[in-house]
Amino acid sequence: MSANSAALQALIFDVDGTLADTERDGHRPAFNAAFREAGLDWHWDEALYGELLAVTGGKERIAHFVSRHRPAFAQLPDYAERVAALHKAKTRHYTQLAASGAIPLRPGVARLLHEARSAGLRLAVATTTTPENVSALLVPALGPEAMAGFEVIGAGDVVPAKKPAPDIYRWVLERLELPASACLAFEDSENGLKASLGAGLATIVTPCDYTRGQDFSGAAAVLDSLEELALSDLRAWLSGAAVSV
Ligand code: XBP
Ligand code: MG
Repeated sequence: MSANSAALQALIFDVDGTLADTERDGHRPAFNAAFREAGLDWHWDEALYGELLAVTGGKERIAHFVSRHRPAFAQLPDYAERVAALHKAKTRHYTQLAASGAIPLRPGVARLLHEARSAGLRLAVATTTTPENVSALLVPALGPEAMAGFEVIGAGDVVPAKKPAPDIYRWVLERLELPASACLAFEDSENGLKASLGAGLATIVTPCDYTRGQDFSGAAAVLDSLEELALSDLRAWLSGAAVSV
């Protein structure tokens, strides 16, 4: 173990793109359903959504789209309320879809969570998405006790500055009462990696369809999936040793 690393005590997971491939066929159609329901002619196709993902957070993403593509909408007197209502409807559509079990976890995720818990590691979530989306996704995949397995859930608006700001990871570390050197983060995107690195966390990146090809400089490892990952690899990564999987 290197001088500045502690023993591994906790794993902190991003949700969207990391635990499950949620964006293209989960969040995106939920946004589109909310726009349709509100009588708007907005439609985010796969390519446009890929561009909009540069901005994390659903409300923030809607505002980004408006500023670029529908600037007149931002002049409406009740603009902020409209964005909030659109996002609330989007969350309703997303949770319905996720709760139906339509969005599977990525390969290796359920096994790693189970093994880590059995080995006494503490688990936490650090995500930009709305808290109810996390349980809607995880309960069908992991069972009714899914959320109890995570000691800290950092989600959505608990911090004002979303990823790539490190705030959500710092918020989770404070509640775990652990230094970053005792934890590993799991991310799928450059924005997420910037956030975790900003909080001083060694980070394993498993890119998803939308994030493959992004800049993952500074990651402890970049893997296709968590499928082949063993807990012994994680301990070695934390201590800075080179590991090949
Ligand atoms: C996830 C996101 C989220 C979801 C939408 O980023 O960007 O905004 O796309 O979630 P990360 P909400 O994986 O880096 O946390 O609409 O619930 O905000
Ligand atoms: Mg992500």
